[in-house]
Amino acid sequence: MSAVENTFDTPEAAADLIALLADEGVSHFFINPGTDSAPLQEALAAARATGTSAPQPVLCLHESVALAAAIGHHMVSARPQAVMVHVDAGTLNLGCQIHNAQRNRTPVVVFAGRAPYTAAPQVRGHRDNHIHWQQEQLDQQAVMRAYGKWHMEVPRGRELAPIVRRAFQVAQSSPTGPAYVMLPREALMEPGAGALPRRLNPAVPPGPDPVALDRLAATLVAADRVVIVTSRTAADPASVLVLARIAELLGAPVIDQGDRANLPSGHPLHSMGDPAPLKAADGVLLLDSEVPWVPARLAPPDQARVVQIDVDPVKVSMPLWSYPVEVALTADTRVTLPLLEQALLRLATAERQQNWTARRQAAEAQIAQQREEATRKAKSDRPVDAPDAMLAALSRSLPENAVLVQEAVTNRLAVGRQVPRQPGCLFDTGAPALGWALGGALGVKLARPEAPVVAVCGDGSFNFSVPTAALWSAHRYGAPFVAVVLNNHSYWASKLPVMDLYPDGASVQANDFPETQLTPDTDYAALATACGGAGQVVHMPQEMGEATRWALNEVDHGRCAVLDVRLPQP
Ligand SMILES: Cc1ncc(C[n+]2csc(CCOP(=O)(O)OP(=O)(O)O)c2C)c(N)n1
Ligand SMILES: [Mg+2]
Repeated sequence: MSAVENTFDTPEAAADLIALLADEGVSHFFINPGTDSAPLQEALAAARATGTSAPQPVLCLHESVALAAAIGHHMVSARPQAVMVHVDAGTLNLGCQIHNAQRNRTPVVVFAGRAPYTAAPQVRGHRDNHIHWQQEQLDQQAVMRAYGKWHMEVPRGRELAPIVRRAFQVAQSSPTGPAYVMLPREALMEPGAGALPRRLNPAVPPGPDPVALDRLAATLVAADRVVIVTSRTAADPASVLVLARIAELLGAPVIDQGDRANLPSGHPLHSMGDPAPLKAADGVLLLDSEVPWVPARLAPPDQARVVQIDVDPVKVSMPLWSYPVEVALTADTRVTLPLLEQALLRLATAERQQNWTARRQAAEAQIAQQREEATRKAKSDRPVDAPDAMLAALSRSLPENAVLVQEAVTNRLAVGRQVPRQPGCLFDTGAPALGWALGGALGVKLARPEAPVVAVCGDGSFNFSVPTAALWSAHRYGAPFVAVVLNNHSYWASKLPVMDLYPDGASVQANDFPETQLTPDTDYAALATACGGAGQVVHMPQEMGEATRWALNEVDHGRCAVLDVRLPQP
């Protein structure tokens, strides 16, 4: 490009963007650059040279890792996130992580370049490369449309700052989620706003309507067997203890769907993801749950009365969501659970309290039975129980503060059973778009460098995670983690439906499922070594404890460690 001088006194809009990110509290800027991002790269270099406050740029060799890391970082830090990708191509490469960001309500602003508008050589940032014609699309933001909350293009340099302020406001207001800002190169190279506009504070999350809250409490009190279903109430750790107290008061088992550790581990009402208590429920309290149950598998009885507290109870982004909710409060559980507790206590007559205590004893006994079964599996030497045994051995070697990032697919429940974590130490997107785990672990480690971070994933999800890119960034930025690959040499989740739907079909009869077999095996340990980490193969549960200690030691020395845990092919 023929360089055209900046003849203005005002700093470029690109410099505004870096200053804005710092001011919005973004600590890491996950970036994959292109011809469009040159002004930002220059602004980052200028900030480094002058010691101006700026987020730490994290170069990601694949955009999917960049957004996965942003999701993981937010889960731990609760900070707003920023990702920068290259025009339409980089946006497309965000891939299914935009689905995960949407479902996880990650307040992330995704910035993407946009082909320069003009070919006029006297305009700074003008088109100077044939790709500037190819990369221009009729509707670049269409890629984000189904997943993002809001999008906008920056038309001129001086408008960048107010638009970015708006993007962070929208992304962080309930229900939080991704926003998308397109940055034409000319705009980035124009003079910025001069002084940055004031921050636009996100709206305060909604609290409950008091009358509806009383109705909800009365509905729960009228039920005999309340069950609580939650997937991520502990996204705000302050909710954990109040949830536990409500469960204890009502004697209600908590079906923890496990996107977070929602109850203290080992809590006697923690049903470890097993939905069985729903079978006999006559009252169900849904808290921050995207999919309360799967009717075809196990649903509460028809007459059960269902109530819900959620910042997004209607879930418009899911076309079909028809759970029979009697009272749905549009409210943040963090704000609402303490009020619900008070409402329940007001209704807690001596007689009711007696009933609740009896219920609590029954629920705890049932859950204790589940735990015994889990212990048996952990000790079993049957091949079908191998994941449990491996995971139990992993768990025994993990320190209390180890953070688990999980994407274990068919072994998800086994992870819940065998690797209990305290609140704040478990993160799972709970969304079905695979390939989050390794980038997620990178983001978690950057946000919580003092804790060991362990990603547990399937061999399929490991591959979807773009392991070379994730391990490389972890190595480069001193953010090493352990990756435990539950290697069953297959897409077990993609084989199961064939067997379920066609029990007598050609596949079952010929035992022919080649589209689900991940053989021949990839040498994941060597892959780790190639990316600056280290790896080991684990064949037997008895080896797992020592292998875990070895991996944690590698991480202590700054290297990612991949444990390739060989399981029987199901
Ligand atoms: C991006 C993406 N592609 C494809 C799928 C479909 N899918 C769901 S589970 C699965 C297999 C996952 O394999 P693995 O991680 O090894 O877990 P396993 O089923 O063996 O427990 C696939 C391909 C998906 N969920 N996400
Ligand atoms: Mg697998």
